[in-house]
Amino acid sequence: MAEEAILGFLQNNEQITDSGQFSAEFNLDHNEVVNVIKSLHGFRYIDVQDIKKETWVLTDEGKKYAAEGSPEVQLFLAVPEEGSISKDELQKKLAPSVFKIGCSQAGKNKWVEMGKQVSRKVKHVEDKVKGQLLQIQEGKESDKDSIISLKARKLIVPQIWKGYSVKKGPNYAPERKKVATDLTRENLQNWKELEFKEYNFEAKGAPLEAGHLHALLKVRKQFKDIFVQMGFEEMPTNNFVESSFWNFDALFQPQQHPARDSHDTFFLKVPSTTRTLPEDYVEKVKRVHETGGYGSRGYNYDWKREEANKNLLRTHTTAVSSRMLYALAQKPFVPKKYFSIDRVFRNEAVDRTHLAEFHQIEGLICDRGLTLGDLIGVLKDFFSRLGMSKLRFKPAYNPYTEPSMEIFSYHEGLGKWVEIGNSGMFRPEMLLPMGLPEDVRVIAWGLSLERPTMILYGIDNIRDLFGHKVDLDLIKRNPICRIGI
Ligand code: FB9
Repeated sequence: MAEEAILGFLQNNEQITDSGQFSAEFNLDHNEVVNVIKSLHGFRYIDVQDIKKETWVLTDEGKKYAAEGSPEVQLFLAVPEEGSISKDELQKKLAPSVFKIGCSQAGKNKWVEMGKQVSRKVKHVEDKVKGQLLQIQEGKESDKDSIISLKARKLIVPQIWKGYSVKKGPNYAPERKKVATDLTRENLQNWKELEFKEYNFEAKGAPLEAGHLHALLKVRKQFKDIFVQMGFEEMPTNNFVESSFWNFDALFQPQQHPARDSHDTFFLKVPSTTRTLPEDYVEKVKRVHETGGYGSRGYNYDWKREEANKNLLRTHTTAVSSRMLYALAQKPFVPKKYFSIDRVFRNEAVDRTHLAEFHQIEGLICDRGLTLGDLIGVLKDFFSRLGMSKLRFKPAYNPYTEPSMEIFSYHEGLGKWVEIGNSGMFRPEMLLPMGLPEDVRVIAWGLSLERPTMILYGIDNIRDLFGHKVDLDLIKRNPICRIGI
């Protein structure tokens, strides 16, 4: 429809000066004409030039008066030709805004006598305002003054009208010839005769609606790569439910230790107790807790099997390390480098940086004659690969490591020393009951996945990172994670 009109018109005319007038002349919807112009221009059938015109459009109030008459005329007509009408009477006959504006305008135009009683001062009035509004509504020209007063009364507002002037283009033809836009099996029969549309190499590909990795998983991948680069093997962590034995007792953590009560740990109601434990090893753990051995005097308390049997949600992935080290001790000794990254659960108060669960990252090296120096060395190597080279170590305490150290790094961006983890040498009371050789030492360290992710992605509140309140957009938008490389 519009296309034939445009191409047809240009057959006998040099140009279409104004697409707006052209649409009105040929009774076409200007928006449709514009779309056709853009498309014909795309195929170079026509050349176009933008035309911008400032026009006026009616506001909703303006449209009302154009339809029902201006408020001052409505008021005038409500006043009886002869005699007068009380103001209250008059007010009831008109809508509040019409009465209010009508009074002031009719008063100003000296059409009526405004008092307790209202009467006409002229015989007849003409609704110029309505006329002017209709004029503008039909896109016809209006004089300056009426524009100014209508604008002042907020009955019209300015609008930019966009149109085009159109000329024949290099590919002009009275009718659009079918151009092939794709090389299909059919086209292959007669491609020589066909005209193919030019490739638009600027065209953006269809946005790929693909899945997006959560920031935590991107940082996890970086940590995994670093561990594997350093020759570590991942430990199997696919058991959130653990027995108190592997989570605490095997780590020489005494049964009355505060972390072992329900204030810090989630104990399970069902299944409440573990099914099997290696009995001979349990015996050794019982003894080392109660009376020590291996040079230790133990904790000197009654160790209870039922306490060790209690099932819980693991509070650290060190529970996996104890299982793996025990398994290692059951075979002829070979040095090992293990790591784990997975969820741990702590019954802690939730705040900006703490949830009841987080991901623990743990690394351990088990070999003969390892020293604290080796631990410091491997920590420097590990964290330097994370871009953290300035480290400081502060003596600390863990029930299962002695000596223990908290690790701090100077963070340029934050301009302060940040605690980036904890570490230590597993106690002989933990390793020897497992059956590991006397001279085997195990150095280990741990940190969280959430803290580095929050710092790297500038996330202030852990609840924005993890959990049901996470803004999906954050996941869509978060940039790739390239630590320390
Ligand atoms: O992750 C922690 N901090 C951190 C780590 C990296 C980082 O990188 C930034 C990009 C620059 C920034 C910060 N922390 C450990 C330190 C603190 O956040 C601490 O307040 C909270 N800790 C958690 C436990 O909270 C109760 C972080 C978590 C943690 C602490 C200790 C271990 C694991 C996780 C451990 C251990 C361990 C020790 C010895 C042997 C084996 C395991």
